[in-house]
Amino acid sequence: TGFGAMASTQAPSLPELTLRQGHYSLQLDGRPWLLLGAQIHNSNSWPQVLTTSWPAIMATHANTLLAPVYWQQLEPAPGHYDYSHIDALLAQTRAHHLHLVLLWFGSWKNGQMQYAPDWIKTDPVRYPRALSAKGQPLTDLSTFSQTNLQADRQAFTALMNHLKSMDGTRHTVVMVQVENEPGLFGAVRDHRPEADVAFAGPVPAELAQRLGHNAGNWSQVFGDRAEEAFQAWQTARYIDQVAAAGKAVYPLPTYVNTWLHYKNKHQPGLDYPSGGATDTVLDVWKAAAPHIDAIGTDLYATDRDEFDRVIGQYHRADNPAFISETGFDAAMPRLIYDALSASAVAFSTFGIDGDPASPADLAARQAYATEFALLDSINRPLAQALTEGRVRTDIEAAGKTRGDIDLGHHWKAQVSYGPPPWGDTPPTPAGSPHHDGHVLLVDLPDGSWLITGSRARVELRRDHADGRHGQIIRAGQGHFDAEGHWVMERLWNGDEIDYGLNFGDRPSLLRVVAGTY
Ligand code: N0T
Repeated sequence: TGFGAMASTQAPSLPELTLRQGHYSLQLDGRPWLLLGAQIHNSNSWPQVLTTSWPAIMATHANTLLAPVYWQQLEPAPGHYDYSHIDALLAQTRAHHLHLVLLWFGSWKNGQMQYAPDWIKTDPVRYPRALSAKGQPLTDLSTFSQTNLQADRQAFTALMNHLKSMDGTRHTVVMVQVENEPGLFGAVRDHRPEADVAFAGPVPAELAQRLGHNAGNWSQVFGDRAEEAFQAWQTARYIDQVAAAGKAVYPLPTYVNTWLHYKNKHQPGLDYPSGGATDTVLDVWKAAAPHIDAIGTDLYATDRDEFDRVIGQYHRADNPAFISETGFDAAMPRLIYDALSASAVAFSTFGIDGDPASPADLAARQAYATEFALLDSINRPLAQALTEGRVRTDIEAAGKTRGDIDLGHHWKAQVSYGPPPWGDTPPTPAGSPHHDGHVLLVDLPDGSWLITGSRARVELRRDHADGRHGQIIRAGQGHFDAEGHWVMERLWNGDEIDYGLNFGDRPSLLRVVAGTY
């Protein structure tokens, strides 16, 4: 049976983010699917400009385009909507057979409000700004204004309504990002008079309870982080109401992306937007925003330890690993394998349509294309396996040139990085030139292993504690066809398996059947 075959009698179900048996997954047409995303630059969703970005988008081999919808463009006058951008995004994306994630650039874009319509920017009396500690207006809409909330909510609802009518049965759009890197710059919290009153008052009982705190005011409950937690609650409640209204008309999965508190960035409101879903206030966000299905990380760290540390903060029982942005950098895509070992549901890279001649972009494009093309070619079996804990990875690092993967049933895979394509495995393998090798191993339902990797040797070993010896019965190189059926191209044998399974720079896909004698 194929992995891709769809039950043809049922109407395709809406995309959904599910949590089953402790595993998150993004469901597309009712089956787990891995989102591999490419995001265009901020000002390239304009239909004419977008047409020129397609070669770059396609060259990444992503399966999903992430593209902004600008409130400023969508609602040129209060209550008047111009859907031409959304329609062009849908049409162009469909013509290229990709999926689409819409990024709602509404009240927030990178901790500011530049995407609000002109009629909002020019009317701070009706649409009040957050105030700094010195009482100065900031480039942020105040969350304390029902008028602000109402305006954003109405526009987002109009967007979702239109999307439902254009895409409600086709599902080109798989998710919606509500706002972009929300939070406040120029202050840790809003200092409007209403805000001061609320800050002096009690923490909402539902929040205190959820966090297991006694009742108290913000300072009593959150100590040094009180102002940031307060701003997070206000921001998350506002965004949750926007998301809830949109979901009421068209319930697509939603997420919020986060400008992270990491690297050397420690000061809320200065180094990163205060009140965004940083690790410092993630619990507050989870309590405040039940209509946001995932908190995403805009993870620009190419340093593997830092990357893994952040994934560890966000991959929790109440949140999937969701890589909403990474740098378009040749050193990033190898970290997909770390994300996958945390069962990530999405991995998307930002800014793929820069200068087509820049050497750095060309290198990044090549590096992403290699991993995205391979992973998308096994998307359905891989995503299904992720939801069942049947995926294992090993990743090379400087100073780590070997790895062991326990496969259960007496089997293990001994991985080494940098050995020759054949010949004995050196006792201390040198590692690959850039220490970027990796292995991905999937237990398939029929008991075989799907194995792929780059710059790595995999030696399958069985102990004979039960008196039986292990053998490779067949190692077939191949691919999955459009229906999800395995197509074998050749068998690896002889030198191709006597010295382990050797994966070079271009990843190949093996399906290995092992047994005992
Ligand atoms: C991202 C992108 C875009 C340690 C920046 C990251 C995108 C937004 N913001 O290229 O603007 O729309 O979501 C902000 C990280 C700032 C640098 C932190 C230095």
